[in-house]
Amino acid sequence: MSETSIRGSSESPEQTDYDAVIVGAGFSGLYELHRLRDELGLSVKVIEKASDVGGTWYWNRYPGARCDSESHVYCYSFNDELLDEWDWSERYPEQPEVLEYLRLAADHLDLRRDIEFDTEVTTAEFDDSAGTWKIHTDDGETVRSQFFITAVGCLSKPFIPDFEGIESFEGWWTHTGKWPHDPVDFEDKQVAVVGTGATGIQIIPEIATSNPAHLTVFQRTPNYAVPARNRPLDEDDRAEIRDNYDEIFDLAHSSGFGHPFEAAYDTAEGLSMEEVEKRLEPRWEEGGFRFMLTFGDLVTSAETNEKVSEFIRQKIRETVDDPDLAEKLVPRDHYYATKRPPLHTDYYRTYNRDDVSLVDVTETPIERITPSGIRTSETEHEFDMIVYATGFDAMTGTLLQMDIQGRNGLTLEEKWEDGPKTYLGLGIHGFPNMFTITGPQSPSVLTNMPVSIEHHVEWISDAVEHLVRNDIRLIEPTKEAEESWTVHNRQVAEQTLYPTADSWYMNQNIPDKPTVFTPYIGGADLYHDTIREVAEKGYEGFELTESVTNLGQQGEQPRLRVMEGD
Ligand code: NA7
Repeated sequence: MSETSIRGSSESPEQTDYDAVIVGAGFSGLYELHRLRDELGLSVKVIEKASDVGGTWYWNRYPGARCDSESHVYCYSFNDELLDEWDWSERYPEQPEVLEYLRLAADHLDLRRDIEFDTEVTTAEFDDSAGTWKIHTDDGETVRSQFFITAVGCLSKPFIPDFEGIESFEGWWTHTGKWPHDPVDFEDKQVAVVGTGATGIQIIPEIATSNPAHLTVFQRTPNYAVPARNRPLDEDDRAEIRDNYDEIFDLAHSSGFGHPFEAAYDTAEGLSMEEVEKRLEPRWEEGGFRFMLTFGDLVTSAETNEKVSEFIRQKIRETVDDPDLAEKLVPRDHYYATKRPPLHTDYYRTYNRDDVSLVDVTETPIERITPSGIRTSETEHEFDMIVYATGFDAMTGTLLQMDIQGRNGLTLEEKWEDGPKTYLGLGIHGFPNMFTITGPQSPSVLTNMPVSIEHHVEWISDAVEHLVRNDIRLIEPTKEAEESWTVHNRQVAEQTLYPTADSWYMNQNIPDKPTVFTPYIGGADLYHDTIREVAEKGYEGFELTESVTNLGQQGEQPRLRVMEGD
């Protein structure tokens, strides 16, 4: 394994070569580095914008940031030592704990030495003649690599609406995804939170209990939030989890959503509301995402969904003391789970506090941000602090930001003008030797992410190994395979209720983005069977090329090799 460095290597093309460059050091980039470097013996460089590992969990450090997947499955399953070494303290892990876990994983696997922190990819271009990728970074360096692998997460480009006057605000303000590392003090402050998605729903109760002078929430769309029922885990819980790890992971890895839950097949169609409540109540008490799996046709049957939605609406009305306020918090404009369904801890009860109020911006829109606060069509609200919990340019935003250029200079932006087009969410026609871990058109955000990440990393690593062992230089999806996967994605989404909602799943939270369903909703279980079969059939739908036209003009040779004895 060669030990070349990204720094100062631009004078010598040989020294700038890596077998693979990975962008991102979160869950996916760390595991991909381990697989390619430690199991295949390849030379690998990870480029990471942040100053440490963690990805999403490095950036999203706002109060209350917590994973909605249960901790015992929000981790790697591939390494028994890591599983043995690590103990989760709560049912759902809080951000500092996930970050600590990923730091431990990076140290345990000795990954840091191949990660370039504080470095951002500015352009990645495929060199047609050499058949390699040239990756440019903001420190002025260029790295050449055989494979270019994006591990950038699905929600990593923060989005703040283009409110007029936003920069004029003289108080403190931030987006939740760019939260400062130092503690933020809300005590005696007039605080605004804009946005009531999964993030807003987590941070609002935390700020409310941090003794602000007053908290004002600006809501555009009320959400259906289900109780998390978080609790500390004790030794008995942990022993039970450890005793059943194999079973838990088998179930998670073969399920439709990457969670260790049995599939649901029941329908609420034809059931009385009384019967529906009887089925939902235990799941509501249990808390968590399993609530969504009470009925198997939740996202395909309008009748089932409406009954489940009505159940949640009733719970909101029972919790919020002021009936008028409760009605503002009750969602009516979309079906439950067609926008990312949040879990909550004390979210609705927070509105019973005297020091918390709600502004419905559909009634009184935000007109502009002023030096002292937020002006709506009704009045000017004065604030010391504004928190934008306004989401992300999801799924494609970070990939497009990197200025990726494929064959003949085709940019990803041009390619995806009408929405993402991929084959299996793993590769893109026109972009050879590029892989997208949990890319658009793969199940990703509709699943427990570490499970989907492990599937993708393992598939990509196997593909790379196949190429290396067989002296194949390039892998690239065919146009036909890509078109057919893109059509399939759309057709599957159209069989569900998802396209009826304005959501970031549909790209609709970002102005001017094409409206298209971006993750794959065909089920993670079927998806994993599909990608496995594709590999077993010799990478069906991909074109594999043994030589590169004009290869050699730049004196480069592939330096890939598989570890001896592997
Ligand atoms: P989301 O789910 O995109 O939520 C963003 C929130 O911000 C949502 O309530 C939006 O209302 C609101 N928003 C966006 N633009 C505006 C404007 N212009 N005015 C008022 N309100 C606005 O992002 P999150 O960070 O909560 O969650 C993202 C994912 O991260 C989450 O699903 C987890 O997977 C982790 P809208 O609903 O669009 O009307």
